[in-house]
Amino acid sequence: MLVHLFMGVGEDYSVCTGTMANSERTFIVIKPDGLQRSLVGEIIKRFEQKGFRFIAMKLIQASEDLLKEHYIDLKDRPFFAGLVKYMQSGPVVVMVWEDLNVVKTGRVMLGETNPPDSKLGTIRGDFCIQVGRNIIHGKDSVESAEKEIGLWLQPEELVYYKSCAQSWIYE
Ligand code: IDP
Ligand code: MG
Repeated sequence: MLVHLFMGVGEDYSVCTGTMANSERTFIVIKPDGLQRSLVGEIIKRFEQKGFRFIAMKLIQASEDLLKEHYIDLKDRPFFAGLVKYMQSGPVVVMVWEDLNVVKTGRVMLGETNPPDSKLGTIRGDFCIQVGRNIIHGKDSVESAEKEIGLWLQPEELVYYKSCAQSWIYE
């Protein structure tokens, strides 16, 4: 079939060829409200259409202990207890995306923490109204993303594979 000429049938896309130079990983969580409001597909679509690649994804009901650890830096904030309760109020989708500048670009795609400060066209700017229901979490540094990946996922849950689109996305 013609399509096979372009897809490179015979190449093994399950083979890990190592990560691309300068690539990094970010940790994204679709929060319980994002899932309940049926925004999972829309959010994944935005990252996929940008050209990013996911290397892990799972649906999880997070425990209180995990969430307290996840948000440990905010433990003294007045909204901490409510935040943990909100994040525990239903399942979440956790994802690892790996690509060039994915941490910084991911944050731009999310928008600002407080939805009214978020530009239209961003996820929070388009789909939510209040800071306490801002549907998505994403890290703002490579180091903190790596820390959270280690907290939420086992090493074997990260799956490395070669993308057939890479040479069409990068020069
Ligand atoms: P971020 O999610 O944009 O990185 P952070 O300041 O790290 O923002 O706060 C983590 C999460 O805590 C926010 O996404 C939001 O769900 C919640 N949060 C932050 N500030 C407030 C607040 O003033 N009231 C209620 N929840 C808040
Ligand atoms: Mg944060």
